[in-house]
Amino acid sequence: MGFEQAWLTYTGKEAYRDIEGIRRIYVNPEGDIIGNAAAELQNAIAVFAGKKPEICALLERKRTDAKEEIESICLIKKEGFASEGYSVREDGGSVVVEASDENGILYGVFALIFRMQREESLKGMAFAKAPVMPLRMLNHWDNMDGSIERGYSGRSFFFDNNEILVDERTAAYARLAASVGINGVVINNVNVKDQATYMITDKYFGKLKRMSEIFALYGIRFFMSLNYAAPVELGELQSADPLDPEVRDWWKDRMKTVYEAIPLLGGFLIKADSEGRPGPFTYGRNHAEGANMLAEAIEPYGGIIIWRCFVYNCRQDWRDRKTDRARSGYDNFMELDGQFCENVILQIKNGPMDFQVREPVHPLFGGLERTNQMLEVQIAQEYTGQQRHICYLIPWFKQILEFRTYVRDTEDTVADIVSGRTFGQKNCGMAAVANTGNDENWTGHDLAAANLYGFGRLAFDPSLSPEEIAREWIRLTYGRDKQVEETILFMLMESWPAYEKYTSPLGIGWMVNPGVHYGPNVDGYEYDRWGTYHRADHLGIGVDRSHEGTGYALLYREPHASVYDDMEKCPEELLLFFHHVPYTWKLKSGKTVIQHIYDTHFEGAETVDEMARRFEALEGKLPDKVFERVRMRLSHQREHAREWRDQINAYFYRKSGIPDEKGREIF
Ligand code: GCV
Repeated sequence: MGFEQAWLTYTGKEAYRDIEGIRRIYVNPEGDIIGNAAAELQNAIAVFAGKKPEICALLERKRTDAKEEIESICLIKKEGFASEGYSVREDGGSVVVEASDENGILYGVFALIFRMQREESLKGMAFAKAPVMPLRMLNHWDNMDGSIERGYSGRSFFFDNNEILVDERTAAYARLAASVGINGVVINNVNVKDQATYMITDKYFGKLKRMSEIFALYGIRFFMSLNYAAPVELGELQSADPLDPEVRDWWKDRMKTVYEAIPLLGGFLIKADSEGRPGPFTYGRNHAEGANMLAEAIEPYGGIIIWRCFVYNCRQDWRDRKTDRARSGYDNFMELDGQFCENVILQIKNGPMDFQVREPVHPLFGGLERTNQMLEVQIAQEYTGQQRHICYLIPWFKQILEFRTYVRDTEDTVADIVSGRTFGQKNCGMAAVANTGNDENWTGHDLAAANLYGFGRLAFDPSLSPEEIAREWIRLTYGRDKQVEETILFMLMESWPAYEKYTSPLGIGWMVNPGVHYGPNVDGYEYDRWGTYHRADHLGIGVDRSHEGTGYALLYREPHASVYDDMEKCPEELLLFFHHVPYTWKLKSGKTVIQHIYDTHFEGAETVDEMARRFEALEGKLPDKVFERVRMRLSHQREHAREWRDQINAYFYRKSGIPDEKGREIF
């Protein structure tokens, strides 16, 4: 399938004075990534100005007097900059991009191109940046048969039919990812089964090596997910016990072979003892023992093990009110703090459940003090409308990053921890479960590309506001028409609040159709084994996670623990997550919980109507194909939002018997 260039289209732009005179791009030294950066710049200027500048070695540059006109761009690697950081400044007719490593040059070049695209003046230009998170990763849940677990934009462009795909899309993907500062990619699903187990055998090394080399040209480290039981499943050993010397030697030998074949491999991502995946528990060992065995095996090659904390009992009895899935990550990992090797990172989902539209921040952030940590978010919209609904998630991620952990002092946030500021860690950062597939526009919904773009930008610079990021993306993708910008901005910025309003209320989550996780089904997970309950009866709703209930609220540092524990003080958007409350409970707005449920559900669906109404006015201002794709999805979203509204409202009206004060139609 063909593909578009998303925000890197570089078409339809008028040339402007500042770039018209650029004739040369000088590089020093020559290098693969710098070469790619220079080619990117050359290509962009050729489109913007209609003239292709030449790429030359810096040595060829003749110093002339300071010029009024910008004549050249210099890409120079030199000491003195932060890792992957860069500076861009105009100096006597030349724009100079400097950095201490090639990634920095590449990021500086993209930043410069983005400014050119916005027709910013190059004269006197001066800015510098360095990424805040050391690791900025995308995790793909692609399977070797070409399907994507929780994929909503076509099939995989990494795999098909148990083969690895390396083609023009590989480079196009790397270019897109690098343009927003992504520096690590895991290409396969964390649920490693069947053929994917063989990715660490010579069956696939050739293609994997080629892919890793293409990624490297864009400064991206290549990672794979690993099957913990590989020694057994590949038929070579009887056990995968991490303390068994035979198993440890097996992994050492295996990693030697893997790294000889794929020297650019960054390491592995591992889901162990979770949702049926094998892990150290089978052998009575803990996660530190499991992770460290692998970490030691790849340590000689500079590799890292990213170990997920998404571990819980997925065979819970719904009658059991003591076991709490929300506690499990904390309970499993907190006691191991300080026991992991330096090249192990714990990857922690943003919340304790599973990427719901609203959850509290995971209590391991603020709990762990002596362990490398990564934040995992999901831009694949598994529970947030599956890229058929618009749901711009950057405002949500920003809130998570700004959450105060109180771990060292009152100012410490999640962003401080995962950027390495709090504990001086280097192996840390942020990962997103990717939302791409082989659809022409990469993300199914055209507007879902704002999440891909936004994730990279936010991980690079968490001080950016979600609105700034949205505006950047809109301008780069659709040009500078004010009506287009304001309309799409409205749609993006309203989308997450609207989605939250018309789906499950006040932080309780779920209420989706089991398995597919799409569409309303209030009791879908209520009598199931997944630990995901709302406990609604005729009097009230919510899970008691206070000290009288599961005690989850007390896993946080103060003052959070006391606030979450107290029904009067608990932030209302999380009220039902932490407490079982009567429908008649009065919120700060003066509304009862039941009235809040009715009102928000009507409001959320109305917002979608308004988005669709405003979007119609963009006909003729966006490419026809894009307009039609978005229009079709919006029409589905409108209907689906109403379905959500009506099912949720009907359910709670029937349970509680309390009518809507405003007398609207509830079925
Ligand atoms: C990759 C949720 C999803 C699963 C996913 C899992 C995980 O449970 O529904 O599809 O598996 O999270 O994050 O490992």
